[in-house]
Amino acid sequence: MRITALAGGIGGSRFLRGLLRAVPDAEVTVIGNTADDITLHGLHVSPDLDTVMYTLGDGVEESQGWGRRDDTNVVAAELAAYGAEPQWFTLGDRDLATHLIRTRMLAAGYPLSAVTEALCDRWRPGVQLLPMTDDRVETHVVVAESGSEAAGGDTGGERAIHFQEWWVRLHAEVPARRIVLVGIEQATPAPGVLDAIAAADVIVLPPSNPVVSIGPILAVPGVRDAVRAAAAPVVGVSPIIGGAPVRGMADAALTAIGVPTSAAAVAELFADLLDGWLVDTVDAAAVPAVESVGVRCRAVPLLMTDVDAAAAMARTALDLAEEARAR
Ligand code: FO1
Repeated sequence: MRITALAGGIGGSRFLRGLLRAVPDAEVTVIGNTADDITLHGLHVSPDLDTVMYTLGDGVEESQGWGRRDDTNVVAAELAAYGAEPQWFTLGDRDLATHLIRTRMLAAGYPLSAVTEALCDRWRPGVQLLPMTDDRVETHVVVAESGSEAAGGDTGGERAIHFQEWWVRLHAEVPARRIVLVGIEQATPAPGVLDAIAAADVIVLPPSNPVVSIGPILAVPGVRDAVRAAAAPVVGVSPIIGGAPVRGMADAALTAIGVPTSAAAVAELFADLLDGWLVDTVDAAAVPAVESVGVRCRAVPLLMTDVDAAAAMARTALDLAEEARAR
C-alpha cells in the first residue's frame, strides 16, 4: 500500500510513527512543510522536516518533541556571550550539525530535496521525506506595531514577523492579523511531490497544524488541485480536541484566518479534499456537522499518549479510507 501524508510538526510526526507501527510494510511518502524554515546565524534550519526525520529516525528529544535527544547548548551559550541575536531560538550542539550540512549543501547548489534525502540517509526514517518545494517560502505573521493597539485604538501600524518569532519569542500571545506565505506564488512542488499524490492508495492529513503546517503544503501551486484530483481517498485526523489544540498554537493561527477552533471547522477547511475525518470522542457531537459537508466522520480517542495509541488512530484512519473507497 502506498500512503502519502502531508505533514509537519510534532503532532504529524507522532502520528506518522504510529502509522509505521500500524502498517510496517506500507510505502510511505511524507510531504513536509518548509514554510517555517528560518535562517539563523547564517544556517538554514528546517524545523518541520527535522522533526519528522528525528522522530521517525529515533533521534528526537521526546520531552520537547523537536530537536536532538540529549542535546547540549554549548555553542548557543557561546553565541549569547558574544551578544549574537536572536537568542530566543536555541540550536542545540548536535542539531547544529544537521543545519551545517544542510546549509553547506544548499550553498553548493543542491536543492533542498536532495539535501533532505542525504540527511535521511543517516536517519533512515522509514519513509520517503520530501520537502513541499525546493523554493524558499516563509510564513510571516502580521501583528500590530507594538503599542499601537494599547495606545488607545488601532492606529493601523503593523509589521510582519517570521512565524518562528511569533511562536517561539512571542508565544503566539500577540494577535495575528494575517498570516502571509512569502514566496508561495512562485513556488513549485519539489520533485516527486505531485507523483506521490497521484500514485497514492491513501492520502493522509495527520493532526498537524492546519494553518501553518498543512496550509502551506496545500498552498504550493498545484498541490491542492493534485490532492483533489487524486484517485485515492483522503482522510484526516483532527488536531483540535474539545475546542483546543493538543499542543502548539493552532487556535491562534485559526483565529487569524477567521476559522473557529473546532474539529468540525477544521474539517470544513479541507472539505473539498476530504473523504474521511477523525474527531476525538469528546467531539462526538460534531460528527453530524462534518458529515453534512459530505465527509465521513468517526469519533475515536485521538490523544497520542504513546506509539500504540498513535498506531490505533492510524489504523482507524486507514479503515475509514477503505470505507470511502468501497462506497
Ligand atoms: N521551539 C522552541 O519553542 N524554542 C526553540 O528554541 C526551538 C528551537 C528549535 C530548533 C530546531 C528545531 O528543529 C526546532 C526548534 N523549535 C524550537 C521548535 C519549532 O519552533 C516548532 O516546533 C515548529 O517550527 C512548529 O511547528
